[in-house]
Amino acid sequence: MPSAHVDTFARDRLPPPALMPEFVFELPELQFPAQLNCAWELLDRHVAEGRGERVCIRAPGLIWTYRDLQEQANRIAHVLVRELGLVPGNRVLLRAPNNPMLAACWFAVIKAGGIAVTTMPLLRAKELKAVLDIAQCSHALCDRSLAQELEAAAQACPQLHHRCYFNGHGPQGLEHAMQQQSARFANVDTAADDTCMLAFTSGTTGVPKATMHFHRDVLAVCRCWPAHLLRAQPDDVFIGSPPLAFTFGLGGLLLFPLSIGASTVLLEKAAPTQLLEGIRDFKATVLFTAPTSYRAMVAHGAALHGSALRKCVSAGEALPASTREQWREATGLEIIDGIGTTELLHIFISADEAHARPGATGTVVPGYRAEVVDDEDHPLPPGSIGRLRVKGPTGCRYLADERQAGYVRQGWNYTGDAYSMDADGYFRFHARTDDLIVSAGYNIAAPEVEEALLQHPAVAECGVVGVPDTERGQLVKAFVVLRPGHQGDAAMVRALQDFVKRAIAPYKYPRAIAFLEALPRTATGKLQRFRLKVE
Ligand code: 3UK
Repeated sequence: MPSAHVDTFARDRLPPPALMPEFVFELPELQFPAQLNCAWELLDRHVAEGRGERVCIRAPGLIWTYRDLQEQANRIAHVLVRELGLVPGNRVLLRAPNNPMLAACWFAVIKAGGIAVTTMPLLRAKELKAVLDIAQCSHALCDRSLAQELEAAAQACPQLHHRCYFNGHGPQGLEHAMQQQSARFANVDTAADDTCMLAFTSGTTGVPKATMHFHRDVLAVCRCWPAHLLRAQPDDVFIGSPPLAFTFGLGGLLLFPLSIGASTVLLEKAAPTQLLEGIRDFKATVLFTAPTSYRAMVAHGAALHGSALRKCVSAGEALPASTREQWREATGLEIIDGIGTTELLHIFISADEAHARPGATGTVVPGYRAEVVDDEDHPLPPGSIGRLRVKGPTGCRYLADERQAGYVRQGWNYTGDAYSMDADGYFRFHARTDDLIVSAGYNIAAPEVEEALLQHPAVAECGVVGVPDTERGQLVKAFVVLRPGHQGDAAMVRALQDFVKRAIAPYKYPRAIAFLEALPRTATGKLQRFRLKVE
């Protein structure tokens, strides 16, 4: 089936066939036609089938129905094509906190056959330039509040011909241009395997990588984890903290609610207190956030009494058994944990509330396969720790990047995580492969030590790393954020060390402990262990 892309930039930069992951489409619901535009199924279909007046997006002071979102997206698509000269295959940088206009812009790009490149709001000019250069963006649609860094980056990016601002830019703004345009737009007939989005890895170090996702991939992730594990209903109200630039947030707060005709609440600021307020004010029923946010919200558990919440999803980092337990005590709800990656777009190992097992991520999601293998790629018996590898309907395609060969081997996607599998198919996370600390010959998984420390009542947050040590090779060092009212003194160091020695094998205890006000985290909520190593 012919590609609709006039600009063949993305197709020309796909990984070579030998380095492509194997794609598996075994489930009946994963049979896709050769031609599809994912905006039809997620958005237009609802209006066409008579659900146009249902609430689609809510934000403070605003309600958009499915028809409203469709009309906004259509008008923006016209602006892109007629006024800004977009042709199918062009990359469009999108930049905003989570808000309705960002969602409308995302759909506009997809409808026009463009490629959406949504960026983290916190990125500075230097980082934005790296994204603009790798993706060779010709257009940018950006929230007025984030204009400054984009303007600075644009000076050094000659290929970025068009920048247009929304949410307050007067007669020059996107909204003004939209008024001149029709609310009807004929979606570009893209091929199922035309790239529709580039997602940058939340990579904690080094040069960012762009992962390429097709129209087909966007629908595939909606039909796997949400359909089989989350099982939300059209009357559910989704809410959460991850940015739409992070595929955890894109799926949980836009694709998944829309795929079933439900509604989503978009919050520009979703730190724990704001998220709690949002859950209450919007009577949210399905929550997406990261483990650290669950821990912070537990402290205000009372605020959740009588809330409408019924499903809580955690991803991005391992969910400690203690966090799961505290949340259950505070709310009566069992967290749905799931591991996903930017490369595979969304979650591929998870357990629903009825099958959750403390300390385990879950079982493989229908549509995917997963294995734990040794360094020679041989599958390991149950209980042994090795490398996690996965395949399914989605998989890793780095845009023109040598590192493809590091993520994909023999058709499998290697996530870089050390996992073990129980005899009954439950996968347990141990560490990132590079976060295994080797101390005096022992392999120590940093997250296991963190989990032990978190059980101590004085510990609010903690991060564990291996630091160079002449005697032991590496030394286990813990960075601890104490709860209010506790002192980070020598007595506390001793108390925490003794506590860990009693909880897990004593050789794993942190021989060094330092106290911090806060831990360094990425915009996606991940602990930046590499920054602790140089503390
Ligand atoms: C880690 C987890 C243990 C793991 C993501 C859901 O996090 C996402 O994507 P990223 O590319 O990072 C991937 C890496 O993060 N991780 C994520 N979830 C878990 N480790 N338990 C978990 N539940 O190291 C993985 O390789 O930023 C998560 C959906 C979409 C995503 N992009």
